[in-house]
Amino acid sequence: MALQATSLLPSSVSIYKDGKSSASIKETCFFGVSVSSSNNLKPEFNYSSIKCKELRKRGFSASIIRAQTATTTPAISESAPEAKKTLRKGNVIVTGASSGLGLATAKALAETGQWHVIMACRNFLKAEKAAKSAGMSKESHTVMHLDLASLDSVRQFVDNFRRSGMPLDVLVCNAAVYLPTAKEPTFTAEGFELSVGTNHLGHFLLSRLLLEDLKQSDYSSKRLIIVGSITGNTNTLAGNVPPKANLGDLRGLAGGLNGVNSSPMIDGGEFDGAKAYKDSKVCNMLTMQEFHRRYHEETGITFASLYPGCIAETGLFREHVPLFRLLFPPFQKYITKGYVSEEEAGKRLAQVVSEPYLTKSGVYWSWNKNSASFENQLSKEASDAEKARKVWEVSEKLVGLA
Ligand code: NDP
Ligand code: PMR
Repeated sequence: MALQATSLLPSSVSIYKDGKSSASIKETCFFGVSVSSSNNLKPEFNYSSIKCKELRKRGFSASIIRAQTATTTPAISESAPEAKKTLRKGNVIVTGASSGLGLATAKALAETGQWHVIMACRNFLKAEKAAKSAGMSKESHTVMHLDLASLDSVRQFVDNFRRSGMPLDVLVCNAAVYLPTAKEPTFTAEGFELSVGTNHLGHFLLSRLLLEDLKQSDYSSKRLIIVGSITGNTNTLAGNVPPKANLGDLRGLAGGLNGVNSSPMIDGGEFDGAKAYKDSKVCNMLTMQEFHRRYHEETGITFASLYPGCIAETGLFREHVPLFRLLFPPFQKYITKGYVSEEEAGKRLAQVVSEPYLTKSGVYWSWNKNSASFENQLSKEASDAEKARKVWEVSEKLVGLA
């Protein structure tokens, strides 16, 4: 196995952990990026958007509508009156639920029978097929179009969602693109570099707009979850594989990441697709903390981020060279031991959505080898409160909220 490890490792990589050099490897090969509640209580009625809209028009409040549409089994409602309280399904929006982690999470939540999953996806047909082949029942989900690389699409999605009449209880910002082999930057509809534009700015606008909907929900535990990653955290071995995340003084972000009169990179540097992804994950983790600082006390909403483990076989690596895609899973399984299956990762994110023991806000969750969750530490940059505030302020200008 040691032999395999060396053959997979890059060559001019100095890896640091907690500021100390823990490994030094010479000469780059393809692995260096430069290679080129109560379970018996299930509502029998699934939220009907039309009915809700109708009732709202007639002046009924959401709680009245809920009281009228959710029912328990006769046995429970007759013998345990207090059990009547939590009767409706939760509604959760999961972005990028057409594959990988998002799909596995949607499936895990749908299977509990306690969640209705709104799959917010850019490819409607792909999402429908994915839900079907994952065995998700028709009643368990709704696919709605969302292209995070277009702010118009984000706004349209929010309008469509509101028109559906469904309350929003949890939002999961999961979708992402990773473009490690791109030589030149590509851009979103508004002209932002694609990785940061999609992974951070699209989600930033979405979550800012949907915060209002979360506030209005009467659900017992309202949450906004933004998926982060170890590779954005330079206090880890994985986060020290070059190119490292670094937002610098945000000059590129402030300039609009357009690659014309500003750099396409947040820190103002030369384009690097792998770095842009890692930077976008730092923005995701900072955004979660800024949401927490601004809104947790006032709203009671739980804001959290997580690293679900290395899900080495997902579509995230579709743009990587084929050799990487072949060797990355065994490398993570047998060498770093950071590998986790899509199914297991989906269960982890589903826990963060729904488990009562994961309600703490402002937290970045991770899981240990026994698959037990713990509150992890973010890197210095990914927990920098001043940077979080600046990223928030610059981002709200870019997406047209300020
Ligand atoms: P996938 O590529 O399988 O999933 C990404 C999803 O995002 C896909 O459904 C994709 O849609 C969607 N998406 C991409 N661009 C857009 C867009 N413009 N608008 C709407 N949806 C879009 O990758 P993963 O499941 O691995 O990634 C999910 C999350 O997990 C990401 O946030 C990633 O950063 C994070 N993560 C992944 C790790 C891993 O090891 N894989 C480790 C740590 C974190 P489509 O199906 O149409 O392509
Ligand atoms: Mg990494 C404990 C060690 C560890 C873990 C958990 C990961 C996760 N990685 C680790 C170590 C290493 N990786 C080492 C030592 C190397 C050098 C050989 C290495 C390389 C590497 C590459 C080239 N790793 C990568 C890449 C990618 O292209 C992936 C990436 O950075 O995507 C942004 C990746 C990842 N390693 C991880 C995880 C979770 C990823 C993927 C995605 C992500 O962070 O979202």
